Amino acid sequence: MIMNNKTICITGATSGIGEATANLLARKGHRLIITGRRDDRLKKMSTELVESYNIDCLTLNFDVRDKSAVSAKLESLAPEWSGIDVLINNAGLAAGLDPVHSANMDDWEQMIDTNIKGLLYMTRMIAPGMVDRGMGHIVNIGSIAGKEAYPNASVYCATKHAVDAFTKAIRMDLLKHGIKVTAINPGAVETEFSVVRFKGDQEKADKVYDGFSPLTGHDIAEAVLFAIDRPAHVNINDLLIMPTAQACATQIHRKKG
Ligand code: NDP
Ligand code: 8X3
Repeated sequence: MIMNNKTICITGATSGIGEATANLLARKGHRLIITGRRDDRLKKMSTELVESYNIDCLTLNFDVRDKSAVSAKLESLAPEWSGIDVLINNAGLAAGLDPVHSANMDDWEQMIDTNIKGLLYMTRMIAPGMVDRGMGHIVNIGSIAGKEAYPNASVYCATKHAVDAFTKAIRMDLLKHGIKVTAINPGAVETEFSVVRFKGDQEKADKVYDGFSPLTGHDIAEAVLFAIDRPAHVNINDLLIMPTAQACATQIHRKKG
């Protein structure tokens, strides 16, 4: 029996970085609340994690854009689940890759509502319990797109810059309450991200990762684990993690052939 296990809520645990993080944290014996819209995936994952690692795992199926659903799901948590020690705000997406004058405004709404407002709702619901307990850790998954801007991604970059600013500001709000706030900002990670960005066009998505080794979800999961495993007096404020072959948002060294 692991005695120092934490109760950790991961948004967007049904694929990519969130799924890899759930797997790694389960392997370390933590109690997990895994969330996402695809309930079949959540249920399957939960069964596998419980069987493989003998952990407690709860699934919460909701859309982070839906403020009422976020409140209802989190308010309905049984007492043994409501003391969330770590919130990993990971759910997010890019929709489209288009210049500002022709981009789809519904894509903009989806990115703003998910990447910014969803992350705000989750934080607003979970932070008060952390404040009451005088401890907690919020880990926001930002992006290189929150550190730099790049063409055809104006609104995705804007949402991730918002995450960057929000992270810095809440670190100050929560300072006196003993709550850690961390941002982990990846460059290119091969997940379902590009398939989602290109609306199911797998061939286009595959081209994004042609000719170089992108990061994996597990690479980012290891950074999350490192951040949450630091001693009480140490906070990781901000990590920018890139593939070796990617110098910045726009420069990737690809091998020919
Ligand atoms: P994936 O598409 O593989 O995973 C995204 C996750 O977010 C899924 O579990 C999805 O679950 C969830 N999600 C999306 N929209 C919603 C919603 N409205 N409500 C609830 N959950 C939602 O991509 P990644 O793992 O790559 O992305 C995870 C995070 O990492 C995102 O914030 C992304 O911006 C960021 N990131 C990704 C990078 C990359 O290159 N891949 C680089 C830098 C940052 P479901 O569909 O079941 O709801
Ligand atoms: C995802 C990485 O470079 O596609 O945040 O914006 S990138």
